[in-house]
Amino acid sequence: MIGFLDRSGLLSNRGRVIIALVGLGALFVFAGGVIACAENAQGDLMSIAAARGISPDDAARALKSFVPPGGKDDYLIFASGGHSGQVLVVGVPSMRLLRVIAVFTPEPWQGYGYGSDWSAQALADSSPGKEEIRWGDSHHPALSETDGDYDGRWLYINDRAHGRIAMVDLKDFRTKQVIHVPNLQTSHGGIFATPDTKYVHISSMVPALKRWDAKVGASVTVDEHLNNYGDIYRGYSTFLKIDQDTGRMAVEDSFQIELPPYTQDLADAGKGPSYGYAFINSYNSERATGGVNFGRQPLEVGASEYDFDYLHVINWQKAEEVIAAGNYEEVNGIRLITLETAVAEGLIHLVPEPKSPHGVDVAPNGNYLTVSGKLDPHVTVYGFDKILAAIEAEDFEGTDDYGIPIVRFDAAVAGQVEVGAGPLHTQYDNEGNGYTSLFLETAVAKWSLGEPYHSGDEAWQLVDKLGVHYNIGHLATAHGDTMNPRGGYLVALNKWSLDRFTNVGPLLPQNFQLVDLTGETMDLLYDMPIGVGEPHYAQIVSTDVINPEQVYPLGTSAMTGEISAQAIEGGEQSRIEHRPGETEVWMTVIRSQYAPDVVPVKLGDKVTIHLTNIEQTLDATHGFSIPGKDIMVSIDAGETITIEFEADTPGSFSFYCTEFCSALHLEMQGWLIVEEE
Ligand code: RUQ
Ligand code: CUA
Repeated sequence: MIGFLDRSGLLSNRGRVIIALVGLGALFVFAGGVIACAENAQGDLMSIAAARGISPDDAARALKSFVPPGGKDDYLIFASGGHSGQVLVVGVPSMRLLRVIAVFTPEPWQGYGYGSDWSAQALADSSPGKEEIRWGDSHHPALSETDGDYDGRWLYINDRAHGRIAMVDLKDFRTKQVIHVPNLQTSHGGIFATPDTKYVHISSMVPALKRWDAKVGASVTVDEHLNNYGDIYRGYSTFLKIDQDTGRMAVEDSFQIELPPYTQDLADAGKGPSYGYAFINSYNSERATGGVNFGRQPLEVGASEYDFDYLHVINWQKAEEVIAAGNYEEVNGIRLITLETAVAEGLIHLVPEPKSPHGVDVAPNGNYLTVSGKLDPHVTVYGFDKILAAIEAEDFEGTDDYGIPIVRFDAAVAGQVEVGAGPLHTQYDNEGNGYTSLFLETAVAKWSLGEPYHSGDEAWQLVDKLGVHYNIGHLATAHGDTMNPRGGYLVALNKWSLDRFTNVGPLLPQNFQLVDLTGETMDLLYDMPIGVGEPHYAQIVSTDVINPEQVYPLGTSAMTGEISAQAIEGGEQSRIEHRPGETEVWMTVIRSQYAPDVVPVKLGDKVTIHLTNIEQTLDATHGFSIPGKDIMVSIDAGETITIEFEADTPGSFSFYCTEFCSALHLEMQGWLIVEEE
């Protein structure tokens, strides 16, 4: 029975628990510098555990994940926020939520999407069509890398609902760019940074209408959709060029490769020996269209007919040469290599992969690629060396309908491990093991890779399995997508937390479960409910490499990182300028006052206010909001922000600071007075 102190359990586990508790007691003795009796401390801890109904195992787990008040975590999880459209930052091992970074969805605390010029600039190119999109389904984060390891510079994340990608600057944890990628309608897990962050890759998910092709055009009939799907839809693999100073994605320097209309899913970057390659999974190679009401099979039936789908093996370094040779079309503002050219130039090959795969994950050595079909109990591991050799030898089992050569399955496979039902996604540790999430079985399987990690009977073995709660989607290990995984911890990203937490209504929180990888067997340490959306993927990075600045140099525009032309250096320069039809204000912000604090404007004026937070200490963020206006900005120490609005209602409006900044925070208030002519 969970949560009940089992006496016999206590006895049998006694030795282990005593070691854990004595360890803690010794820590207290050391930290306090007092001679205390470890036995007493131990006795106290035992009675606390007993009083709270905590088992010896749970007590040991608590010690492993507890970070004392004031203590810091070893790792940060950057997790997608799902429907919230944001990124969640969680400490490991404490599993404390440290930050929510506003990305696709407006967020008032950070002043994101409510009038600040930096968020307006970040979101300027973010809408795919006529309508401004105010939400996103953030799915797959990708941290920037240097030499194949996370470098703490930038974070990229896609919006599943649209073909959008955002860049978060880890210098200040702010979103600096959100773009809609040309030709994509949706995107999914096809996002990764190359090991040097030369490019960030994003692919389409559901194929998009080939609307740039004059033969297809922008419109479609139901009949064309159902009968010509394979001709008029296409997928896209996009290599977004990254500016190495700012992390920004430069679409004009980027390129795209047209793909068949399979549903491209997760992707990963080649590294080490496979550097220069990209690997993208796909499903629905059947190209099922749905349309039950038109006498067609349901999509889930039609898309599960074949025993194999395709892994796309893309040589992007060779694609760069094709681009350099001018062998591309300019389509909707991006250079596109057509599928025909890609095939003719040998940029793309397919490898069959078992039924409806989800993840493709490149092992730390860059040679092994693990895929798993959701409807097959195995993980299948390809050798990149084997794939290359097969391509060299033209060891193909034919081509697909678009002329892409298909590498013979057996020629590519290095090993297979039966792991259990519904394998989805794999991460690695520092000892040559893979960890695969099992959606149907709701478990994590640990298994061993082959040479050079393990040989003989040790290779390709299921090593351990741990039940998690409830349906697991993805999982993440420390630096698990890099060439230098750290081991130690794994986090299972579970879906609905059935029966796991106090009932808070029918919409169930998700559940992050922290797993200890240091022992013989995996051990579940901690449950963290996530009540803000459904995270899909996460990366775990050592806090050593994340060093954001906390105070901006005076007058900095967060967007450019440069001193703003509108910055105010000292209180004296704060001023109001009236011109016909407009009022421009330079305002200083310091605890606990705005200067000027009474702002007279004329009815109908276009009002521009440049706010400079002239503080240079760490705890000095101020806010600014005006009643009746959709304006809420947050101004960090040293920052300059500009807001604009129309004074369309006569009267007086009390603006105020929204951050509890000082003892006289409530007095940090002023007046906007809109005078009628
Ligand atoms: S996903 S689990 Cu983007 Cu695999 Cu949802
Ligand atoms: Cu500034 Cu409250």
